[in-house]
Amino acid sequence: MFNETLYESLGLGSAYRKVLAGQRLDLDEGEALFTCPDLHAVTALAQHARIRRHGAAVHYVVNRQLNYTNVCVNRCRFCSFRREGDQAGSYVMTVEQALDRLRQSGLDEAVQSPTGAGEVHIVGGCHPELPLDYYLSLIQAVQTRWPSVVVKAFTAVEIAHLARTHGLTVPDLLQRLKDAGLAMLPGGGAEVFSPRVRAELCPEKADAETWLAVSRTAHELGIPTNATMLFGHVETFRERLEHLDRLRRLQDDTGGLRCFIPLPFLTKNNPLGERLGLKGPDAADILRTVALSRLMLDNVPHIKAYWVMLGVKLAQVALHCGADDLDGSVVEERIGHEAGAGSPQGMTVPEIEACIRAVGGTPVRRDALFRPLGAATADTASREPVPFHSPLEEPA
Ligand code: V47
Repeated sequence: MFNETLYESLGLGSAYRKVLAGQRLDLDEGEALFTCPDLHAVTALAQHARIRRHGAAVHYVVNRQLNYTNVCVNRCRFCSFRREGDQAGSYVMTVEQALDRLRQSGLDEAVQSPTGAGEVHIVGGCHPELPLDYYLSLIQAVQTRWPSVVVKAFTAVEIAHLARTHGLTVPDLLQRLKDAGLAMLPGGGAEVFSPRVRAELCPEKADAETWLAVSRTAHELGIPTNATMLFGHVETFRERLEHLDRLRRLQDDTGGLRCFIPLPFLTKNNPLGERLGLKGPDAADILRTVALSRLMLDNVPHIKAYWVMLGVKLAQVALHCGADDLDGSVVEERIGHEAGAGSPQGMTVPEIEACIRAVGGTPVRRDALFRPLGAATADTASREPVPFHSPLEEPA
């Protein structure tokens, strides 16, 4: 039984008491949770916190991803997606090609189906030359063509790059994008905030202060954002915890973060994996990091088990380790798959809902902003959901 005596014996007594009381964990308690050999005891705490906030609900979104260019001035050593402008395989979509891509991925049909579509997720490399009008036209065209869909586009890194290369302030740029139809920023580009880690991984990219400042400005302008952490390469547990703590402090100030996404490092076709021979995090480290995300980010509502990077099976388990969101139908994904992700390219709504129900969850369809979009579909709702119960409490 997961009780105080067990947690005391594991050196986790104060973490246990604080989680039960809904109090904030400090970084030393986080470190004790990262190094405790009893993985199950750690994930049980996270599951308790997850159930207290979301019960058995597991969120997902009917979405499409669009990567408008893979040309990028930053040479991040973990990235398998980027290309130089003159390199074989480099591309830039015109706005018309981007719309065609979304049409070919079945967005019209999804929007017209009973489930609707809740999100278009648009990100790309930091291109050296694309004009500002390209970005504004892209957002406006997607929003005009599919007005019911929430446009989540451009990471804080892309925003910083665009502002700098077009001589705009970040608030001006964000306001212009918002006026064009941008509703939200995705969480990419955060990696690990530590300057030591960034110097090894991505020395040319916007630094932590810039990433956090762009997110803060977005929140001030009424644009919610997500946040990520790319883990399992050269960083220490302490550096992961400091990353989570900086996000937690941003969220204390603004409340603008919707979801946190821990991204396990995938090692194929990138210099970090291939040259250093790194293996990426194992399943236990991934589940523990999902759990620590839930426990440390006590003020961020959603923790995503991004099945594209975790694999569908591990993402299912992560739903019992603190995560409450699976992301989406996706349909076509490049960043993770070019780095060796073994997951499918997309999942249908029945597949996602079956995956959630198989672990006792209740599917909740949402949009990019995490607004619920109606009941689960009838064809997978026939099985009686098994309510989640906290491993820290006797079943009622
Ligand atoms: O920013 C790049 C990461 C991110 C690798 O906001 C890698 O809802 C693992 O941010 N191994 C892009 N990860 C994905 C992303 C995302 C995905 C889904 C939903 C949301 C959201 C955001 O992927 C990049 C980078 O941090 N990444 N290379 C790699 N080799």
